[in-house]
Amino acid sequence: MGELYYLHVSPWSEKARWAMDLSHYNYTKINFTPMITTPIVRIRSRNFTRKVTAPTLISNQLCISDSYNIAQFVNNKNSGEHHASVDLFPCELKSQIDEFDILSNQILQAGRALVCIRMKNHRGAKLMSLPPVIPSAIRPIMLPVATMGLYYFKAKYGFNWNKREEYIETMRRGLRKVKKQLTNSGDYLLGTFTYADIALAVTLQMIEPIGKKYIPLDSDTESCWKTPELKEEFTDLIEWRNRIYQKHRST
Ligand SMILES: N[C@@H](CCC(=O)N[C@@H](CS)C(=O)NCC(=O)O)C(=O)O
Repeated sequence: MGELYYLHVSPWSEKARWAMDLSHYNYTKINFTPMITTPIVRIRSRNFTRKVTAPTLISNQLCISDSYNIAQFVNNKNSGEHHASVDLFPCELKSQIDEFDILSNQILQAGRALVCIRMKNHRGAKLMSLPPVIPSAIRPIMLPVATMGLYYFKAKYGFNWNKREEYIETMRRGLRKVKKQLTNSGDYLLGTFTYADIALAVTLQMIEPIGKKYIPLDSDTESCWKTPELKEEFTDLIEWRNRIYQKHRST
C-alpha cells in the first residue's frame, strides 16, 4: 500500500494512475498542491537536490518519483505476484516504449506551456486553480497568488510566454509521429496494448480534454486545455484516444 501524491489535472499523474489501476496496485491518493505540498514531498522522499514533481509514490519501503518509474514498478510487482492479464512493458518492446515515453514528454511539456499561457489571461481558470480549501468568497483577493503559481511553473519548467506558436508546432510534430505509427500498427502503437499507448493517449488531453468521466475539470479550466489549432488535423487521434480509454481505463 502506498500514497500517491498526484495532481488531478495532470497527464503525468494520469499516466501513473492508469498503470497503477491496471496493475491492481493498492494506493491512497493525496492531492499535490504546487508550492504548498512540495516541501512535504521533499522531506518525505528525502530529495534535497532534484525537482519535486507529481506523481510521486511513497510508502514505508519505497519512494518513486516519475510517472514512468511508477508505472514500471507497479507493472513488475503485478507480474511477479499474480498471473497478470496485462503486461504494460513486454521485454521485447521495452526500448520502443522508452522512445514513445520520451515523445510523450516532449508533447506534454509543450502542452503544459500552452495551458499556462492560456491560464495567465483567464481570470476564471486562475481562480479555479487555487486550492479547494479556499472559500469562493475570498478567492478574488487571492488572484495574485494564482498568477504567482503560473510564474512558479514558468521558472520551474523553463517555458516562455511568447512562444505559443512554437509549442503548437512541437505538439503537431510529435502527434504526426504518433499518427504515422498508428497507420502502420493498427489500434495499438506497438501492435499490442502497452504503456506506450497510455503515454501517448494522455497527450490528447491538451488538445481536447477526455471529459469529466475520467478527468473532471470545471469549464473555465477545460477551456485552457483545448488547442483548437490542432483539433481538426488530429480528430482521428482523438477518436483513437477515446477508444483506448473506453477499452482500457476503468473508472
Ligand atoms: N518526469 C516527471 C514529470 C512530472 C511533471 O512534470 N509533473 C508536473 C505536472 S504539471 C508537476 O509536478 N507539477 C507541479 C509542480 O511542479 O509543483 C514524470 O513523468 O512524472
